[in-house]
Amino acid sequence: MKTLTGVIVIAVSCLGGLVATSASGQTEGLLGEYYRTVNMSNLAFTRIDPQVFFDWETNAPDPRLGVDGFSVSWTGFVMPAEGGEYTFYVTSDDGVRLWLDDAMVVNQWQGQAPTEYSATATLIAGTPIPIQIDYYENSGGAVLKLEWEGPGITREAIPAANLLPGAEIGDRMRFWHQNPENGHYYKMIGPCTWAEGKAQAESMGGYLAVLDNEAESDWLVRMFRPVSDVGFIGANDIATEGVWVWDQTGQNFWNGAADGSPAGGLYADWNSGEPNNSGDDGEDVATVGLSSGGWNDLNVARERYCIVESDAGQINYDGPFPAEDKVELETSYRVFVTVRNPLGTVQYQWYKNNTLIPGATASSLLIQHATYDDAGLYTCLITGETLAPTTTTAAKLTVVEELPALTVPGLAALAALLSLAAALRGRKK
Ligand SMILES: [Ca+2]
Ligand SMILES: [Ca+2]
Ligand SMILES: [Ca+2]
Ligand SMILES: [Ca+2]
Repeated sequence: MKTLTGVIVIAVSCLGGLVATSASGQTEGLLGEYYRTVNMSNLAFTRIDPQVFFDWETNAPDPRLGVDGFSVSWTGFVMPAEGGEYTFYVTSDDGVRLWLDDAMVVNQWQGQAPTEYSATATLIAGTPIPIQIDYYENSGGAVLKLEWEGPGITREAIPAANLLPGAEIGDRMRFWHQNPENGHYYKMIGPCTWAEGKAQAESMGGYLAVLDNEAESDWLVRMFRPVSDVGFIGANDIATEGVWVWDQTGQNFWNGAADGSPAGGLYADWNSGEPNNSGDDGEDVATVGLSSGGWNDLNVARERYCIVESDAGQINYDGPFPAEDKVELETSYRVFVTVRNPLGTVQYQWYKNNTLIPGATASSLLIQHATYDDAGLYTCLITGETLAPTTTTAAKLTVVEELPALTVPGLAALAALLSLAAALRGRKK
């Protein structure tokens, strides 16, 4: 008998598990973060836009914004019904950047009259790829139009049915994001102490971020400001008071307090009056402000989000699905992961209770006739040529002699799920 959990997974897996993550519950369109400045600081509000096809002329997009001097970042996924080569068009007044599948394909961050840019991508039927559009309006007219053309589609605004919103801050937390300027990958974890963040970062093959210059700082601020006001970075003076070093490199970049001086010609960007080693217990670890970019020293016992940086490419995955399942003896069990950013080929190896399962080297693992011995925790080690290996979180399998019969509320829930599954299958057409 198919379990209830199994039905949920089938429904969700049609879209790679992505529909379940929309913060608003709305499942069509892209998430727009609207900011009160031209450089995506001072978030005014977020909303899901069914389409990104606007000509605001000289008006404001919303009463909460001015007519000039605002910016918007739209994130989510685009999913075609037909596979093949697609051309994406953005027409923008003023600046625009476009990312497809985490690669920046348009970078025109400048004042301009409505100007069209395009990029092509080969898409797979029913397979969502990440999309992000950053836009700012300085003055005068304000236009941002996102269109596509592809197999059987003449140029049109991308329909809402082909767009899925990203989670409000979830994507920032769930996935690694590549900075196109230095190629490094970044992820936000926590909140936790600086030491816990350091340990976790290292277990992921990374380190607490080392901010080399203003460009790197600016990119981090833009990426992570929706998550939190501040984030821990690798800067600390734990070993010697007033001797500030980067944890990853050991390089000394600052000596003294707020009236100190930079060392080694390295970048530093303390807030006014910082570092101040405030309080009886002092302050020996640093945060970066995610609106201003400025740094502050903070006590080591404090808990904050942490910015992890990785020089090596990092794998982004969804799953394993289902996270937890219960099957009857002799019935089948299937668990799978989906990888979002394959750069070249990736390999899979499944483990049960940390023991390698011979031959289990596909993205999904199928057990035809489950026995009690099959119960346990399943993880998948994902490796790639250019990517750091990663082990997924564990999926838990329980095997029972017989599952309880569905109760009447259970049947109602099952019916609702089946209709959801049908609706989702319908979207793929
Ligand atoms: Ca303008
Ligand atoms: Ca860095
Ligand atoms: Ca200190
Ligand atoms: Ca301080």
